Amino acid sequence: MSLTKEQFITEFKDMALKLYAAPIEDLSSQQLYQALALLTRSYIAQPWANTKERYDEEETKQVFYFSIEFLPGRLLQSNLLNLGILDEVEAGLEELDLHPQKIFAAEADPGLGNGGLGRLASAFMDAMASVGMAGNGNGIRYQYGLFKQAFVNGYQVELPDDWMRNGFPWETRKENRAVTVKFGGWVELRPSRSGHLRVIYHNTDDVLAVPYDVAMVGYRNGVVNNLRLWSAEAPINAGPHFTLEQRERINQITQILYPDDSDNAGKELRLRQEYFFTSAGIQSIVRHYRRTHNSMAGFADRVAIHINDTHPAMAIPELMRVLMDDEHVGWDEAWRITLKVMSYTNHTLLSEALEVWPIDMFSGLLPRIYQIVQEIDRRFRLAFVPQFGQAMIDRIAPLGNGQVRMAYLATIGSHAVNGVAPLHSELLKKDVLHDLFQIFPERFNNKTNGITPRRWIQIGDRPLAHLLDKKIGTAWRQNPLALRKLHDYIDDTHFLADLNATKAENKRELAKYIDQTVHVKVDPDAIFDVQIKRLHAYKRQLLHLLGILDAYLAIKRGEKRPKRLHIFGAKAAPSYVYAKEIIKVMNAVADMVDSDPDVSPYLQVVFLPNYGVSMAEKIIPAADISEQISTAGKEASGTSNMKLMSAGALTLATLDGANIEIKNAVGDDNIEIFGLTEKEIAGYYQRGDYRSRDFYEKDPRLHAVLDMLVNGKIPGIETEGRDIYNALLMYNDEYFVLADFESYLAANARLDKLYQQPELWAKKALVNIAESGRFSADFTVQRYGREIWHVVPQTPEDDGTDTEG
Ligand code: CRA
Repeated sequence: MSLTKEQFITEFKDMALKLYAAPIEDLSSQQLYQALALLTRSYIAQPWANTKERYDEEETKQVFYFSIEFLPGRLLQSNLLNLGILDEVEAGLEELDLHPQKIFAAEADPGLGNGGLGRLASAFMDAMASVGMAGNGNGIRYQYGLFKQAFVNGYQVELPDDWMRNGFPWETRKENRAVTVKFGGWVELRPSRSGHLRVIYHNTDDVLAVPYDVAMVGYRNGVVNNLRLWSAEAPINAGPHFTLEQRERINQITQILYPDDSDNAGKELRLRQEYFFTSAGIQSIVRHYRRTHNSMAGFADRVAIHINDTHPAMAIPELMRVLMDDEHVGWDEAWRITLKVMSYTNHTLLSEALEVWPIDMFSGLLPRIYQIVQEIDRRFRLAFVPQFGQAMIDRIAPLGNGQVRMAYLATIGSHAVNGVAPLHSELLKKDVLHDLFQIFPERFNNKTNGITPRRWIQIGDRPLAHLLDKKIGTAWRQNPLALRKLHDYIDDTHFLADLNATKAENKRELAKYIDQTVHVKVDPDAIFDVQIKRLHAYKRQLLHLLGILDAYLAIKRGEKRPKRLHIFGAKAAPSYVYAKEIIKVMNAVADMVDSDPDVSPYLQVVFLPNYGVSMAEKIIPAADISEQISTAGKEASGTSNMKLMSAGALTLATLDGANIEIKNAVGDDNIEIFGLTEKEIAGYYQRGDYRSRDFYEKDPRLHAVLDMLVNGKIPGIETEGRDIYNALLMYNDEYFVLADFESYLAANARLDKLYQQPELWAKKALVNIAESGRFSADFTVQRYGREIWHVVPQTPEDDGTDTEG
């Protein structure tokens, strides 16, 4: 859209006055934010309505991305960017003597997701709109997000994340689009006079699902897609006998986000949440389709539904239910439609994350859905036992061991199943879904994750964005593959110096932010070594910590090295005791290092509380080193690895997840690889001969570091240090931390040395930025569009470069 600065100033003042009956000088940052958000919304309204109308008129095939989490980050700045009016608005605000960044910072991060999976879903929403794909989101409007993390005496404390306290100006309540979701009770199947099966529900708990729509604005293309978030409410005519307790139970469904990342919650409330948003989504899609079609025959040509991990896998039996019970389609035809419509992404190989539900709980809460799952199970067995044998089919049928096994159900009911990086997709076929791969090999494929450079460079890293514009023009803003033009400047000494200067500026900015938020002074000339992701044993923040302890001891012995600042951001799930112990030890080590004048000139550690999308926007541009050090074969993909690469950070990595593709993209010289490979680790498992204690006994540096956990040198960590020590030595170090310790240190030493050659460092940073474009989610969603959803992707054209190459 077009908007002049003057126009903006007039409209903004007007909006502020209408809202607050006060001149802008009297308004708080929060009020200014509200006024600006509402004004921006008014600019979005027309293209939003137009897009919807066009899809309906042209009968565009629509994608519905079902996800129990979305993590959009702040929306004001990105909406202004995508509308193409960010510069004008900022200029206008400045003319009014206001500070745009201060106003943007008044927005709360929507608390609708945990980590990578939710962030990916939001990147896809942004990307689908930006490439002009008709892609809608379907999820839950959680009232409280993941907890707000604070540290008290170094321990993680969880405070409520009341992110909607000041309202959520981007949402539109669509009470006229509400649907009813049924739980519990029992079902009666009765043949009706017309010959159809009549399904009669008795004694159900009905919940009203009310949608709140959020606009997903495409990048400068006039497209605005829809993210639909469902809220649970009591039925409108609930009647006089409806108790407060019943109301309370309903409200609970969309009250809180489960704080589990890569873990299976396994609670009835979670199952309720899953069916709630899945059923509401399916019902509303079918209802909309039926408004203009008098049968369901062509449904699969107009609708693709994507199951983002197994949480929405009930979309499969739910669509079967609606097709059969409401639309009177027979089983075979309903199954044909369902298979064609559904596709599924798996996001993890960790066995603790594979969702299963006890049959008792499942059938009690969802009796009709359970009947349908039973029939899917029965037909699956009938079809494949003859060819593949009872034993194999018993292992992978939807029902088994008294459980409903969601990953198997999702695979059986989808025409496509993908992992999120090549290694992960291979391991799915080799291990987790091996048997199902034997039956349905054609369904399996890989779709490597992606990120949105609009948020991470255009918004998050303005100094770099401007430098890029100056050097290679602005084409990269539309098509990030244009970043490859940077290669032409690999020997341009001035440019390399500029690149380093940009990084230095970002580091000074982050230093200021750290000072303001946690009142710690950091040296902006240090190497900024960053690990930002959820806290999990497999991600091995602990390996990073042991590396820090080794540096501490070396410096104590008199070794000189370039100063390193280790920056951590990570939330631990509240019930994940081990992860919380690691946080405590990290904070204790940070204090120990800080208060030791021998060490503090060379080493500093800060653990920033409450890591999230907005904090990532501050940290990533300032990173020199990106720690991606998971046990090989455990991290499905990772996405912070891609973001940090695009900011020119050098990746310190194991050969895991998408790190492997980053290595292929930048070449061996521009990434620091260490550690056991997935194959080597699989070898240890097979032979059963990993003995962590051997490493402890052989390596004096490791010995000294581990002893620090228990010898009282680190103040205040008696039990935590002992527990970690035991996990590593008595319980044989499940994640091979000790096995990778030595090569991790060697890789770090190489990085220290490299940092002494700023120009060489800058060259490597340049290659990383130049090759990061391939990880744009714009390309990822186009691959989904072409190969899974069968929708026509539009702009910008993917040049066919595969991230796997
Ligand atoms: N925890 C994986 O572990 C991956 C994201 C997005 C995860 C990450 O490696 O980058 O998904 N898995 O694909 C997950 O949530 C339920 O599984 C994650 O975010």
